[in-house]
Amino acid sequence: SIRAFIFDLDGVLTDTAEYHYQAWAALAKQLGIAFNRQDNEQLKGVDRMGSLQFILDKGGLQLSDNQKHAFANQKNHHYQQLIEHMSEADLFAGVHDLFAQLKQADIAIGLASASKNAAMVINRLGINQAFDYVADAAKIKQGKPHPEIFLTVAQTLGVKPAQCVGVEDSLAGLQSIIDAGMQSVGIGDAKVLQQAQWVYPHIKDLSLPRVLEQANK
Ligand code: G16
Ligand code: MG
Repeated sequence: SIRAFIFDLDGVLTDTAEYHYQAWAALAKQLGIAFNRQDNEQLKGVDRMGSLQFILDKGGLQLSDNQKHAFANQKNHHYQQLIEHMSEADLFAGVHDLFAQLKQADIAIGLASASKNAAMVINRLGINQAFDYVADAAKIKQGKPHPEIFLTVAQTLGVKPAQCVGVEDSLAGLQSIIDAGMQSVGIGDAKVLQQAQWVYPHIKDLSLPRVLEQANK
């Protein structure tokens, strides 16, 4: 039976995916590289340096490591400005209710965010106490789509991957969940997230009874 739900943060529990997009789009514009929302789908869930490299490759731009770190820092400062005013009001509808249902069912709650800003964001959202374990993105060696982050959370919670449901909005993150051997919920467009077992447009649409009923035993 299902013993843990492991959530992505950006784009699943709150709309920070939009802020990441805005900050990357501003940098791409400054570098003279075309970058739109469709390109951004490839970046969701991808760590900071990996995201920068995707944009540089798209523009055929080669930079030194020092230059790359400077641009990555610049993006992060812009992103931090964009999230500065976040509050509990920015938590997506349905999250409190879902967490309450999970606690009621004695199912652990984990966070598998690739973001080094995740601790600050969950504090702002007022949900930091809700998690049984929060992955430290700084300690993850292989970012999404590698399964390491989801496997680390499951291991720390003391549950087998097959007993976990991972919840993701990104293609890279969904791949992590699948390669970890977990069951998968996609949040977003079913055409994009075809490989997920269940897809809901929004976290508030996720039906816990339905997922638990249909999950592989
Ligand atoms: C997130 C975002 C990515 C972002 C990454 C790293 O992951 O989806 O767009 O590039 O974290 O974020 P930071 O630059 O703040 O360390 P997730 O896994 O929460 O979707
Ligand atoms: Mg995400």
